[in-house]
Amino acid sequence: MKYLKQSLQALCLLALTATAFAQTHEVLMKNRGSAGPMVYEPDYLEIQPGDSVKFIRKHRSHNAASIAELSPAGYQGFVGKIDEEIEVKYDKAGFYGIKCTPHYAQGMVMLIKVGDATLPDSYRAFKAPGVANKRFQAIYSRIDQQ
Ligand SMILES: [Cu+2]
Repeated sequence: MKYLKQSLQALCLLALTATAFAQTHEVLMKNRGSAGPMVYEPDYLEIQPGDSVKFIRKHRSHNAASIAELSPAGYQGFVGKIDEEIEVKYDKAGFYGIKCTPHYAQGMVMLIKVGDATLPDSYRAFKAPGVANKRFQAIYSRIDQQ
């Protein structure tokens, strides 16, 4: 009985520790930012597996959705509704591209790095529409300079 109680306490402690380390990162959805019109701020995040990203509605008419071509193989993806402050949890290491559906070609995109990962060549080769491609290439350049 004493052993069982100690085991339960250890389990509870373990569960508490796991949640204590998981973080929620906030990303603002904005009509205009320091990088120009239609932006996520920040446009690049490095997080740990188990962390979440919450998309905050700073201005109206934006959403957050995953980009199939810029997601790890087998990733289910998600599509937030317009003006929805969606919170997305990332468990698997890799790079995850995010777009605002109505402003994709206007360059409203961002990238999330989860855990230990190397940027796949397929991401660099992928041509996102309009300004989005330019912004992704700029993000890749910043990653390369790290
Ligand atoms: Cu938008």
